[in-house]
Amino acid sequence: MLKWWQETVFYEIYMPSFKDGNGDGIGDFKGLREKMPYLAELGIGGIWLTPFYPSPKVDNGYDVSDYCAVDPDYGTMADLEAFVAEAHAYGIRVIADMVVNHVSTEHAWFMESRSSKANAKRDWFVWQDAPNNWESFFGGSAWEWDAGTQQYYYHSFAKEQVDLNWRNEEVRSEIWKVFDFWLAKGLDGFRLDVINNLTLTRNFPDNPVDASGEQVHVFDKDQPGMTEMMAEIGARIRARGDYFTVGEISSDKLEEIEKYAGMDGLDVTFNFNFGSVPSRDEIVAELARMQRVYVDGRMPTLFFGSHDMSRSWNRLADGREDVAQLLAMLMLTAHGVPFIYFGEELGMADFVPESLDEMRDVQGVYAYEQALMAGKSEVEALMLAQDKTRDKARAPMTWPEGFSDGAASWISQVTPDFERARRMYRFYQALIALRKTADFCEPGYRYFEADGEFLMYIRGDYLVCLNFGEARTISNAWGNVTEVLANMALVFDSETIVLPANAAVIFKI
Ligand code: TEU
Ligand code: CA
Repeated sequence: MLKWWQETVFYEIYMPSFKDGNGDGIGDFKGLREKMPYLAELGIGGIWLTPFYPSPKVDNGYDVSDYCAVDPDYGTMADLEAFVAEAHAYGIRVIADMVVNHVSTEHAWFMESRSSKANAKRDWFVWQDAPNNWESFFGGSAWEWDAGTQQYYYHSFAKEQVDLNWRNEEVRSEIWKVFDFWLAKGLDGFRLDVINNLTLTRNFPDNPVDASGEQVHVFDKDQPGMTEMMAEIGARIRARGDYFTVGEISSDKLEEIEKYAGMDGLDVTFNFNFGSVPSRDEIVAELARMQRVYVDGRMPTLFFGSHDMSRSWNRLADGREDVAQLLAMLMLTAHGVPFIYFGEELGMADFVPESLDEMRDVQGVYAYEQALMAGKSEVEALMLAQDKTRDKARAPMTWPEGFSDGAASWISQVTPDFERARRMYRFYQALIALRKTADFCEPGYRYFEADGEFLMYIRGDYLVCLNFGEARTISNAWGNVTEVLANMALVFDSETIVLPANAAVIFKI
């Protein structure tokens, strides 16, 4: 018996950018509800919402100032509840982003903690008299001086995102309450933000530095006790019911990612080894590695985009529709839990801010400031920031009727191509419909071949051929096959199948 999430195609919604419902230029629950028919027609079965909790939005909601409320930009608690009920009526489940590694410096817990060394919540965060060499994942020191109490606090991301001390039992029991609060609201599970970064020890050895002078994050993640902590989190949530957990492990190394996925930990973890590769040259080899590692019913995740990386249209598909469809076919037919990033099903392209003014992402702005401090020119600094900024994937959804019916959107839009969007959408729709059939949900592959830049596998009664390389002709070992879906016109008979470069095809065998 498969679990519901093993048969679900998920869809990531970046809250401020999906659909504005009240004309202030920021996406919200009202807009989201208007678009439920669109999502239902696409065929997805699960939505991952990025953080919607009250937040000063230094990192767009990943700096939470109240875990058990809804940010007014997105609506009210009643709006959230109405949205979840409506999603359920469409047969779509909803998982929430849980950012429990850190809170906003404006969270009441931290305001208390920093009020004095004697405060009861002092130990809820990580305070030290002297910093070590740890760098924040956004760059710069991970320690910030607090003049009021004359100590440094630890922040693995922006200085406005302060890390919780997970060694503290009171902290853990508060977080368990937060999980319970949202499950009681009817949510179907969680996406756990940077969950292997939790601070579990009181040892702070300096991180090593590699040959190029870059810090290697060794001691500030995967700390001793992490496997047990992940098991505890997974077990607590499972004990409440049939919920789903997907962990964001801050690593792109398969060994570090897969060890937390499975019944003794979280259900699945994000496979950045596959999803965030810089070019499509590595995709075939990564899928082959995952095929060997995920056995005994464990599943990897399949995605090519998120709010943290350049859109796959630019990064992997070179702006080509046939390649974008090749990627879509892989993501929606291979063994794993697929996550579509909103807009990908329309072939949306990156937005590249042309000035600092247009830049919204804290990571891009940090990169700019640090480049200037290192003596770079403004032009050089802008180029570095354009490389780092995650704004690329955060432009608002290009709806035919517009994103907002009022004010300009919170971040610039990209030029839409509605013809392309229609073709891409239909292709995704066809793939998702197929993915729902038993053939594509069964664990593993009936046959699997990864030959350099070519992939061929059988799922149920379907043969999938994905050509990431030059044209090739393969012999047809299955004889009388029927073409079900392809991204280009193909020539084949009962003896050979001709596959041009970038060809993607599903045959019924
Ligand atoms: O991302 C964690 C993470 O690993 C990325 O921030 C990564 O360091 C960066 O994208 C490299 O380019 C999660 C969220 O997805 C991200 O949006 C948050 O900014 C971050 O955690 C902090 O909460
Ligand atoms: Ca709005």
